[in-house]
Amino acid sequence: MKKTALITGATSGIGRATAYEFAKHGINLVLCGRRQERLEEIKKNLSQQTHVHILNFDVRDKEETLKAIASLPEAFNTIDILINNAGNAHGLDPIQDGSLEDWDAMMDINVKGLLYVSKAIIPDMTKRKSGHIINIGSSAGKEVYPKGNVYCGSKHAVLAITEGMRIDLNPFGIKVTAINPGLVETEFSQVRFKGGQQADNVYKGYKALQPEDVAEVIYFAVSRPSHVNIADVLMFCTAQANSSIVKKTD
Ligand code: NDP
Ligand code: 8X3
Repeated sequence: MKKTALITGATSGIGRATAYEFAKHGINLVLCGRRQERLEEIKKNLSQQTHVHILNFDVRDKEETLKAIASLPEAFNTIDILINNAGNAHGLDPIQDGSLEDWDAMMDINVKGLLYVSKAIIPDMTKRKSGHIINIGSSAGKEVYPKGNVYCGSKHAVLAITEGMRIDLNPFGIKVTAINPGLVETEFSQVRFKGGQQADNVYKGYKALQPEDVAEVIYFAVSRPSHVNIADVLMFCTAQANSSIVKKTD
């Protein structure tokens, strides 16, 4: 029986690459994001490989999130795999200069949005006593770096919530995994720095992880036998030693 995965943040970066990776393996897809044209384009590209349903909602909006997921047609409403991926950094400022809007965005999307989506999916998993939740954390969830304050806080929260989920969902046989990448070349820095040269420079002078590298690890985690749970992965590109040290050639 084919599995169905719901991926948040499927319009770009790690989420989009995961959709393509899962489609190669015939996993049915519910793809979520706010950019409708991108959702439609990805659906068109993947529909020859698997069944795809798209859902357009903002994870910051509790009602909209619950309503969108409740609207899934029968063919897509049994979610075997949840990839909580939607998220971003907003700004990179010392705490005394950070903006309230940036802080709200990070806590609302990365933490509360993940909880809203999980709330919509978990009850059916506990009823069925099966499922796999993968939360995309970050190396920033394990180690704080200068000016990372609130983004790092949001990702530390994601890791703590992931560990809590693993404990609470253990009696139901539900797997819970944290995938924590370091620098990945996506639209992440365009969002963090609101476009511009600073964003372009982030991935210069070394080879960062590509979204496909992370997607392969996600697929590895979901394709283990039923008695194996990959609990926690920290992955870097070779040039990166920790949150602050990256070996650049120029
Ligand atoms: P991208 O900016 O490329 O993708 C972010 C995705 O999140 C987009 O699909 C976007 O879709 C979605 N998203 C953002 N805000 C919302 C919202 N309010 N409601 C619904 N969807 C939203 O970044 P990445 O692929 O890099 O990031 C994916 C995850 O990986 C994030 O959680 C990030 O923190 C994490 N991560 C990234 C790393 C990196 O270096 N790039 C490293 C470690 C972790 P849309 O705009 O269409 O809504
Ligand atoms: C994204 C990677 O190093 O910008 O989580 O925090 S980093």
